[in-house]
Amino acid sequence: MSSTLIIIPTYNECDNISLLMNGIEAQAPSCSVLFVDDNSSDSTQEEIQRFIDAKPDQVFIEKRSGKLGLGTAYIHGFKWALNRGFDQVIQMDADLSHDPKYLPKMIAALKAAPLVIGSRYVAGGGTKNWSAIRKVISRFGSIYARIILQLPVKDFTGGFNGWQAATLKSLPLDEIKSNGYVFQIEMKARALRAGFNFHEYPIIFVDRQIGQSKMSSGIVYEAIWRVLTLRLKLAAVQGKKITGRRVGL
Ligand SMILES: Nc1nc2c(ncn2[C@@H]2O[C@H](COP(=O)(O)OP(=O)(O)OP(=O)(O)O)[C@@H](O)[C@H]2O)c(=O)[nH]1
Ligand SMILES: [Mg+2]
Repeated sequence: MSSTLIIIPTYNECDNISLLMNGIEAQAPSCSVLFVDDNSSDSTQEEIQRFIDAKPDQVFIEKRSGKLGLGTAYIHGFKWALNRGFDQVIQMDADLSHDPKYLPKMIAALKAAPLVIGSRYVAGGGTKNWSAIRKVISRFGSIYARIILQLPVKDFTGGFNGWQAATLKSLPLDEIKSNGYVFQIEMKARALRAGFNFHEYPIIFVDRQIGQSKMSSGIVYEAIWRVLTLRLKLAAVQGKKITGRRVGL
């Protein structure tokens, strides 16, 4: 059986950890879980430690010195997974926006596709409890990235995705410095530009109920110009190669 690691970056998520872990243990009991925590000032680390104490071979934490950003937290986790020989990786948020109920199907889809994107913008997907403005910004973000990068992904900005280890191995992880939404866009764009096919699996994204969002309007404005620079960067690095295609299952 192939081994799967679920990577979860955390910053001040103490009230979400046990709900999330209960969901993961119910839906994906054979998966390992790695938290990458950026020195949360609440009791997040203590909450995680309770699960590590119960399953020290299956639940892990990497503690970083301070809030260094979502993108570098994932890069740290991806390298950790590759060094330990996991076959596939799932990335998801701690705030219960990404429902563990989708894990079995997303993990199964990774058998057929090197990249599985949890997608709000394919049939069956969507968002719950989002304001109209949040919906517009998110939709616009993915359409903008699709047009600028000329790649056919419908949900570019989502952070609930699965990766075959071989896909991650072939990406220049040390060169990926972006954060937040742009990190999610850059990872997908790089995988497609490296020729990997993708599957978009429909998910309903639920707005966080507990804890504070770390996103701000500044991050949205930053994303707009960073996607433009990403386009130039990818064009310079990879030329006009064949890109990955959408695959059904
Ligand atoms: N390690 C680490 N985790 C982070 C950092 N920033 C955010 N996170 C985590 O990354 C995940 C996504 O962050 P959110 O604040 O929920 O961002 P978002 O989902 O885009 O925004 P909302 O939809 O408003 O919640 C959560 O699990 C956070 O705890 C960071 O700097 N370091
Ligand atoms: Mg969130």
